[in-house]
Amino acid sequence: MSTDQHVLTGPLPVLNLPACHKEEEEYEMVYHKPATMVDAPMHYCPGCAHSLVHKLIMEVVEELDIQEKTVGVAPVGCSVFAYDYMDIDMQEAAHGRACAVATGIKRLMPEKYVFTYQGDGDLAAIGIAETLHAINRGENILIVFVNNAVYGMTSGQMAPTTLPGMHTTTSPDGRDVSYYGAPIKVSELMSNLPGSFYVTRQAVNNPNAVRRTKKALLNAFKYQQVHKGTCLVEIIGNCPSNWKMTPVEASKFIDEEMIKTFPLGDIKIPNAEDLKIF
Ligand SMILES: Cc1ncc(C[n+]2csc(CCOP(=O)(O)OP(=O)(O)O)c2C)c(N)n1
Ligand code: SF4
Ligand SMILES: [Mg+2]
Repeated sequence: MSTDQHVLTGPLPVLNLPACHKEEEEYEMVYHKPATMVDAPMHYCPGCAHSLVHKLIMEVVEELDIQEKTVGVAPVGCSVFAYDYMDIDMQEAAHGRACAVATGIKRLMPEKYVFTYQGDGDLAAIGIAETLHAINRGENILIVFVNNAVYGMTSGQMAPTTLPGMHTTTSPDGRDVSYYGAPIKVSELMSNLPGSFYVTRQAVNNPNAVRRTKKALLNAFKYQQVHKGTCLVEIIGNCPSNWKMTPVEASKFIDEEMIKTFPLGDIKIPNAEDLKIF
């Protein structure tokens, strides 16, 4: 078929379609980008968890109407520019030190809702000591921990959370547990500290998982009003680029492989007595 067969030369045909035009006010708003987000294009790879997690946090901040009262601490890692997208007060921390910085902010301004946003290289490797001590002290902060099992930003090196047998740039033959140790289950570990108040592991690889993560984040933000300790929301994050997968394959990999090591669900929940104020 020659291309000029597609060229319409005369007047456009009038199609007899059913009327579907509605005045703008007749539509019910079912989705909008939270007003707490900056209208800037994101730098994340297609299918990356970080963009979704950013949006969920900002939806919660909008719904709780705490934009002016929220302070985030950005990590080093792919989400180092989180402050470019979240329209709240944010402080950058050196790699791994987010919990120490958040401790200072919350102690100086206890009325603020303070959260850290950290990857697994940031939190579970270089920052494991700061994280553990902050939780052990029961700092009244929320830790949002995006575990994608690799050092994403620096091109996919093995992290403390890399799965057994998983191929990374520094474990090209697969993680050998007898040599490198087993993946650290941060949430289970931290839930044993008396300073932890609410610990949960969620994901964002399908719509139901996204809804559950949003609920977990909403609860964790609200729990700062209780002053009973640290909340840790771990989110298994897709990293299609370093996993060398398509976004769809990466989502399946979470369901089929990641959750064997990192099962989803609540690990420590507050007791009803502590939540009486709600
Ligand atoms: C003190 C220090 N050590 C090492 C680095 C290099 N570095 C930058 S990002 C990163 C790892 C990031 O991985 P992760 O925290 O899992 O975040 P992701 O990119 O996977 O979201 C490292 C080691 C650094 N910036 N500063
Ligand atoms: S490298 Fe991985 S973590 Fe980093 S932006 Fe891309 S998909 Fe996300
Ligand atoms: Mg990572």
